[in-house]
Order: sequence, then C-alpha cells, then structure tokens
Amino acid sequence: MEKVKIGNCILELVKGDITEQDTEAIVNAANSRLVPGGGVDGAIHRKGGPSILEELRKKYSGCPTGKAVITKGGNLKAKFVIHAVGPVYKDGKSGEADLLASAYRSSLELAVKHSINSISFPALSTGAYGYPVKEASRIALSTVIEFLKEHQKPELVRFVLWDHNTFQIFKKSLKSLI
Ligand code: AR6
Repeated sequence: MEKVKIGNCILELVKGDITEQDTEAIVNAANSRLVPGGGVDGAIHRKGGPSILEELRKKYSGCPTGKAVITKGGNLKAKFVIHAVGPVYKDGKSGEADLLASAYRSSLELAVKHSINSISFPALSTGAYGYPVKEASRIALSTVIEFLKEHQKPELVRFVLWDHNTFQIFKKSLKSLI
C-alpha cells in the first residue's frame, strides 16, 4: 500500500478488487450507454445486484464520455456507485487525455456534491478501452492531486489497482508527481 497526504486529505494506492471496498463510494468504469459490460462494470453489477441498473435506467438516459452519474450501491459495501465514462483510447491525439481527466474530475465533483468523504477509483479506461497505463496513471493521479489541493475533499481517495503491473506503474507515477 502507498499513502500520501495532500493537505488534510489522504491519497492511497492499493492492489485489490474495487467491489470489496468500504469507502462511501466506489467508481465504476462505465460506458456512455450505461449498459453493464465486462471488467469493473460487470463485477459491480454482479455484486451490487439489479437495483443499480434499475436506478440507472430510471434516472439517466446515458452519460457522455468524460462525465459521471451517481446511484446507490445496492448490495455493495459502498453506499454509492459513481459511474464514470472514460474515453476509448485511439491514438492519444483525439482528446483522450482531457476526457480521462474530466471523468476523474466529474466523479470527484459528484462525491463532494453528495458529501461523500471517501471514494475508491479503478484505473479508468486502462482495460477494455485500451488506454496505456503509464499515461493514464499520470493523468489520473495529477487530476486527483490537483482536485484535493483545490477543494481539500474528499478526505480519502483510494486507487484500487487490479494487477501487480498496474499497481507498480501507479506507484512509480505517484513518486514522480509528489
Ligand atoms: N477491481 C479493480 N480493478 C479492476 C477490476 C476489479 N474488480 N476488474 C478489472 N479491473 P475495465 P475500461 C481493472 O475494462 O477500460 C466495460 O465493458 C482492469 O484490469 O473495467 O474503462 C464497460 O461496460 C483495468 O486495469 O474499464 C465499458 O464498456 C481497469 O480495471 C468498458 O468496459 C479498467 O478496466 C470500460 O473500459
């Protein structure tokens, strides 16, 4: 585990499963149709149960890339799920970096709006959406650090990295950024 303080807030990196986290919110790597897919999305809907999809269908008709929407957490430990839509990686010159930063920022803004003090993120866009992990980790971490410096909340932001390689790359990027 890696932990740094940004003002009064904590930013940490752990290796693990996002669906097991007990932070008030966990972030889903969703798609813009908000239809359950594989990866993090599949795992969250499987463990959280059908109420999450019901709420998504009732409240939202999709979500643009770079934005996020919120639902309750169903059977998960987390009270809320923030469904963030990262970009599909094309060539790195198609606005992907801005859209990825925006997906993290939108999620953090929703958390603050709902008085959520702790939130867990996966490495958005680095699975099915093909974003190179090194670039994605720098964008993810710098966006969160900037947000925490400016807003001093949420109190805890945790990145939950699924595999050893992704965890190591995030660790290295964090060292280079602070
Ligand atoms: N906990 C934490 N991280 C995980 C878990 C888990 N349980 N499972 C996978 N990862 P992905 P994306 C890692 O594909 O690239 C879906 O079909 C994974 O190893 O979940 O944003 C959606 O419906 C990778 O590092 O999300 C969308 O259509 C990271 O989480 C699309 O995939 C993100 O992988 C979104 O693709």
